[in-house]
Amino acid sequence: MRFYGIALLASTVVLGACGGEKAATDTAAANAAAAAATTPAATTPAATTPAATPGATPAAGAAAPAAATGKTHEVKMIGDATGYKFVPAELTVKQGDAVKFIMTSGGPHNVTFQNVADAAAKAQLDANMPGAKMGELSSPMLMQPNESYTVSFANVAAGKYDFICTPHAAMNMKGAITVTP
Ligand SMILES: [Cu+2]
Repeated sequence: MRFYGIALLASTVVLGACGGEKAATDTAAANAAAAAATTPAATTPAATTPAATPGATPAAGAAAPAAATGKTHEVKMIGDATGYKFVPAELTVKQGDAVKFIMTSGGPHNVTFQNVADAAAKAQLDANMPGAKMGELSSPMLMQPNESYTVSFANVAAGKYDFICTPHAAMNMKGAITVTP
């Protein structure tokens, strides 16, 4: 009888522990779900961007996003008493580098690449532009100071890529990125 009593006590403890653990797990799951629900959509694309797959051949007309592997260059987007401009407006990067556009003043600004003649380069560049875009090769609008938008030039063919800020195209807000091998 004594043995039976201990066994019963032990199983009660196990059940108790089990119940407590389940409650804790449920709470954690609920918190995670709540956090996921309130996470801004803008932060998810970067986290889920697949890594570069060198050697992979994308289907015709399609390209997989390729993550940058090199240096990140910064370009400020400015609108003030001196005018509307990208600073620097012209820069040279290596294939595999990234360019981070930073909303500095006078927004909203965006970056829209234009006149990309090479179809493969155009598809890759578009694939490397994350988020809820305004259209093909056209980034979302950056509204607040220090908001930024990073474009990877991994797998993007060498060449010169012209870009404008769509809202300020008439104010000559434009630039060019030259990609070297
Ligand atoms: Cu602008």
